[in-house]
Order: sequence, then structure tokens, then C-alpha cells
Amino acid sequence: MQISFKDRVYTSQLKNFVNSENNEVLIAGWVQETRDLGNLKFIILRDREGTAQICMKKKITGDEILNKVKELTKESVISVRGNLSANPKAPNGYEIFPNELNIISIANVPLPLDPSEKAVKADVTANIDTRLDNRFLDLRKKDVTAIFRLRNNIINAGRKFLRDNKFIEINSPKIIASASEGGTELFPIAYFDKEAFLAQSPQLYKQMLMAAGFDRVFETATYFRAESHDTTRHLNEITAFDCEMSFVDTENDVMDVIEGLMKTILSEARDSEEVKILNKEISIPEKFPRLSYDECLQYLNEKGITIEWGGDIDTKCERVLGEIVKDKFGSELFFITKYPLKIKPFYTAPENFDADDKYSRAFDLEYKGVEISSGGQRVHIYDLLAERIKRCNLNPENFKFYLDAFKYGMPPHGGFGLGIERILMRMLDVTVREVILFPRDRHRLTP
Ligand code: AMO
Repeated sequence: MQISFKDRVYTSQLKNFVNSENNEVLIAGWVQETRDLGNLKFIILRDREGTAQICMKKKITGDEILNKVKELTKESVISVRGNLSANPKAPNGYEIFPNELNIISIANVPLPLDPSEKAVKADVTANIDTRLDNRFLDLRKKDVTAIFRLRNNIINAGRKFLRDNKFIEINSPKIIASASEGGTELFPIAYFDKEAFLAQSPQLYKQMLMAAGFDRVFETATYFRAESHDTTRHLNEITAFDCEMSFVDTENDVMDVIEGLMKTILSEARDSEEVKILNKEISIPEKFPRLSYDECLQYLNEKGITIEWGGDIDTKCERVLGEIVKDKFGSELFFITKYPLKIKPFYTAPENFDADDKYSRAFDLEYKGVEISSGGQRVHIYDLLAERIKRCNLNPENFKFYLDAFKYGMPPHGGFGLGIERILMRMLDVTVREVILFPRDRHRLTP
């Protein structure tokens, strides 16, 4: 008989039926466990929301169902229609006595990895490649599912914060004709007879929308980066909150928005069921310290680490700075401001809007010693921007479509990109591959 799933309920909804007159329910999901005690048999069925115990007694349950149970392998998909009954000894305080059991899909044995809860703790440190190769099974684990539910929640909270703050959600093109972040990290693609690339970021487009008068825009954007890094914090395809806003006085206005956005995200996480499952504590600083690049160099110097002025603050220095700031200011998040102009992209505003300035209006946001965001105020003056493009050894001809937007009225503006994987990896103290469903990295193109 063809069953209908229309009246299926999640296991989390079962409690509503325990004391109801009509206690017949239909649930469907994966066989996490079967137990055979002779006259008594149990199935633990798992769905997205949790688990439920199905109880079969020889005298009550028909042979048809009992014979089907014999065929079941772990992780097969079944549906069960049955009566819910309170039982203080059952895992949730209730169990289901089946009237009907359908085997929908039998799982092969052996499983490449065991998604049942007991395996979770051991598997978390197991080979990440085995987990990623069998991601559909790995994702069945309660704590792995929790990461992606948390991801969904923080993206939702971030979107709401931005919309409440008058940002309009946009979608910018992912097939582009020229670099937005400098030339070397582009993936070329075949686009009919033209040269084209996958977008590194929405940078040029979100700025053009400032000329269009949109005033405040955001995108939960995908960035494609042909970086050859093979680290625990780099991916080649990533997701970010990407924002741009007009009529800013300085980059401080942009930092205020990130600070609000991050506090919203952190408090959403702190109060969530998922963070409890993952056994994490989230701390939210009252204020994110804003330290200039020069101050950071000074702090590092006091620890015996010397960076030549204009040099990059590398991974190790970021980690050390993270510790220093936590000790001094009690905050896991802080901004590095006033970067040297020469190490920032062409669109970055020089401190005093002069191409010869030493400092810029660019910043990074650090979380537990890892960069999670970059941003700043931008150049909004046509001649200065054309000059900056040239000084960054790029060809202004390739940016005509973008430069034109600066000719007919462009307000002062600024923005940022805030990596969603970076937020999650630092929040949960895991590597970047664990917080994206199907990572694209130096070696991984499937699944
Ligand atoms: P940037 O290139 O610094 O800035 O990127 C912004 C943020 O995106 C994340 N990110 C990455 N995460 C993982 N793997 C990568 N390979 C990777 N690359 C970037 C980081 C980073 O802070 N257009 C500017 C933003 C702006 O100024 O508006 C930009 O793309 O969290």
C-alpha cells in the first residue's frame, strides 16, 4: 500500500500526542539502533529533530512487522504508524507501539562511518577526509547537524540585523570580467569567446550601487578565491556577509555596524540549543577594542616580535595579538585599524584622500587571533581612484565600467566583508572545513 507522509510528525512533536485522545502518529526517519531482547524488540528511529523509541512485543505486534524488523540494517529509512504511550523508562518518557512499519530504503552494510550518537565523540577527531568523503553520513551526526543549524540561525540573525538597519539585500554577478581584489587569485572560466572569471567578492558592484543611490546594501555572498593556501582557515569557495554603506564620515561608522552585527550573531549563538549540544560557551565583549596597526606592531615588539613597518601581520602574529588583547582588554574580538595604504587594495581610502598618504582607512576584525573581516572607507573621488588603480599595477581600462560610476555623483562610502566560515570556526574552535557543507579546498572538488 502506498503510504502518504502528509500527516508525518517530527519526533520532537511527539510529546504533544502523549496524553491526547488520538495518540496514533506517523513518523519517518533513519534506524539508529535496533535491539532484540527475544520477546521484546526496540528500534531507535532518528529524524532531523531527535529520536524516538519504537517498542515491539511478541504478543501484541503482528508477525508481519516483526519479520520486517529482522531485515532492517542500521541507517535504513523507515516509516512507522503507531500508538504513542507514556513509559518513564523509555528515553524520552514515551514510546510507540507500531501498527504499520514500512521499509523505504535499506542501507548497505558496512557503513563507511557510523553516524550514531556514540560514534560522534570518537569520530570528531577521526580523519576529516573520511568524514568529508562521506559527508551525507557525517551530517547525520547530532553535533555535525548542530553546526549547520547554528549556521542557519546566525545567517538569519545577521540578515535581520542588517535589514533592521536599513540594508537592502542584493545579488551581484558571480561571473565577472576583471579582478576585484587584485589579479592573482582569480579562477578563469570559459565564457563564450570572452575572458571571464569567478567573482572574488561583490566589491565593485556593491560600490556601484552606492552611486545608484541604494545607500546601504548587503549580500550573503559567495567568494571564489584561487588561493593556493592549504591551511585550517582557508577555503577556495566561501560565504560572507558583504556590506556597503553611503555617507560615512570615517571607517569608524563601518566598524560600528560590524560590531552590532557580530554582537547580534554572538548572542543568537550564545542562547541557542545548538551551542549547548556542541558544549561551547560564547563570550560577548561590551566593546571591541580598536587598535591601530602601529599600536599592534608596538605590542608585538614588546613580546620580542619585530615586523618591519608595512609588512603583513601574519598568522602567528595575529595569534599572539589575540592573546595580548584578551589579557589587556578582556576581549576575544578587536579591530586592527589604520593599515599602511601600500598593503591594501586599490579601492581603499588613503587616510587624508591623497595617493601619497602613508596610512589608510582600512581595518580588519580579529576573533580569537584569526581575521574574520576586512573593510574600510573607500575612495569615492574619480581621479584618486584612477591613480590608486595605476599605483596597484592594474590597468584602469579593465575597470572602465566601475570607474564610470564615480563620474556622475558618488557619495563617500565604506563597507566590509565578514567571512561566515571564519566566524563559525572561531566560535566553535574547529577548522574551516567543518563549518561548510561541501568544502572546496586545494585538494577537494568532490563531493
Ligand atoms: P577579504 O579578501 O579580506 O576582503 O575577505 C573578507 C573576509 O572573507 C573571509 N575570507 C576567507 N575565508 C576563508 N578562506 C579564504 N580563502 C578567505 N578569503 C577571505 C575572511 C575575510 O576577512 N572586498 C573585501 C571586503 C571589503 O572591504 O568590503 C574583501 O573581500 O573572513
